[in-house]
Amino acid sequence: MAAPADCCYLGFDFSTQQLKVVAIDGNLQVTNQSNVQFDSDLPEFRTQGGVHIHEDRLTVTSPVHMWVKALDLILEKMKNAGFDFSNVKALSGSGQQHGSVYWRKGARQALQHLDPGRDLHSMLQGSFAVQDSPVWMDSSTTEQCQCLESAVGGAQQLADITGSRAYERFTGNQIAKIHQFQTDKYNETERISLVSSFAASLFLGDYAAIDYSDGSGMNLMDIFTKKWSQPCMNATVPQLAEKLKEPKPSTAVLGSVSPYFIERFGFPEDCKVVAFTGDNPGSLAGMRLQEGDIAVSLGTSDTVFLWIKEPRPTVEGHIFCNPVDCHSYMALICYKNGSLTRERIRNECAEGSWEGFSRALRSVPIGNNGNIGIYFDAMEITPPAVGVHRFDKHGRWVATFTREVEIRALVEGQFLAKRVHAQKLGYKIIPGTRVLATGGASSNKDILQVLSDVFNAPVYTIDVANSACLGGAYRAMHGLVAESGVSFAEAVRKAPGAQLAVTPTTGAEEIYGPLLKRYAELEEKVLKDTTG
Ligand code: XUL
Repeated sequence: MAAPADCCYLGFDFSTQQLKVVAIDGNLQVTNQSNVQFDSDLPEFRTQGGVHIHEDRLTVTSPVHMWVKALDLILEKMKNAGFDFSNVKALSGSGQQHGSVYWRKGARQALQHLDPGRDLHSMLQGSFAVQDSPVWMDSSTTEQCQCLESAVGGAQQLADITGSRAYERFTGNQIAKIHQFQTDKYNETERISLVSSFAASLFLGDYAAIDYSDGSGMNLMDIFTKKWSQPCMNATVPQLAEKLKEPKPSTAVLGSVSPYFIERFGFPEDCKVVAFTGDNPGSLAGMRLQEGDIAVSLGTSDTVFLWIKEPRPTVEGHIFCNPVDCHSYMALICYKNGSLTRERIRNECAEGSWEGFSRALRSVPIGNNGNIGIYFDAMEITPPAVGVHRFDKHGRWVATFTREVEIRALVEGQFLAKRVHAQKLGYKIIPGTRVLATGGASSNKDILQVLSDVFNAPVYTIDVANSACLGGAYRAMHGLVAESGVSFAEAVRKAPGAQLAVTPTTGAEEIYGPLLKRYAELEEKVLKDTTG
């Protein structure tokens, strides 16, 4: 696809702590970036890390007006820096997943009649029935989750429909809580948006549809038919569909930017707004993940994204509709015991040195002579088990390993777990599969070598600091041609690629094949011991 270099696409990311924007040109080079930090740039909202944690320590919200004001601010900042909005052909973006916005009756009118002489924040003062939007960090809806799961026959049944068992942060359960405890405000609401579709609504000057991919994080949508699931909707709030309206493909062009942006900032009249999505789906686009690829982020918590064709939802992890290809899916798996556990073992077994940690990894053969370790210092998410567990090559429990074996057991165990859980969700390694590694530990080649060997696939490294908003800009560009059948990969072919870091050691698959099976059995055993 040839695009003149002077055209421009914008991607916005309304994340938990900040609003970010990236501009790319027709050659997919980043030309501008900016951000607004909620805590420091908008101190009047008194957030910490962009949120308010309530007294019960379970309820977590963000002021919806803060997000509106952040958009005023970031656009002003760009304008003052001389950014030329007249080249913007399309824009899109993402939002933190699961959060919800409650538009008060009459808000649509306000959106449709914005005065370009004023800022959005002052005009939308009265537009929200609920001022404090529940966000993904909220875990106050256990009761609503239980109700939903029992209404559809259990956790696995709910996952079979919506891609995930009931989670406290998922939007349907949050809506049920607002309906129950803030009934008046719920009744004043004419439309409910996700953070992503709320952001798109601001640009559109009208209510924007929820996209399939972020809509998958609500415990309300049937991820296979891509329609609201009637049993889930009925169990959440009666007639909820009237406030959500039909979800749309993540690649859909929703319309043109509202006249407000044309007159106030100089956007062109035909600048398109492509559906916004969740930040994790946005990152999948920003990382340019392809079928068969797996992205592994090695941070405080380790996160895995997968591109899958034939998902098998389970009670662990999430399946979302794929944000760039409506015939595919993405899976998201979170592990709580990531870098903190790696650092603990480094401190205990390698005197705090990554050099020493690497030397130890290299000194023990791949497969660790059959020794396997499971290191859940904190209660793990996937699976919900806890404790440190060591097994010898016969599967017998042992109390200690040598320092070198302990280090290899930790790294192999963490990566075996990732492959085991990915495969449970339907992931298959195919010819051409790449592992994209990111996050702090991705700078350590010896750790990456183990990752490559366990997955029997080359590992590439990628800097994803801006992956969600970069994904928004890529999706904006693709949205303009998606209807005519151009694939996302084709549309963003020219974008800077990931760097090849390591390739698998010959013979690794023969060693890790049987170890994967053993790891899965041992983890099952540990899980049973935890849950009794
Ligand atoms: C994903 C999730 C978080 C938020 C963070 O399910 O809850 O990753 O999307 O912004």
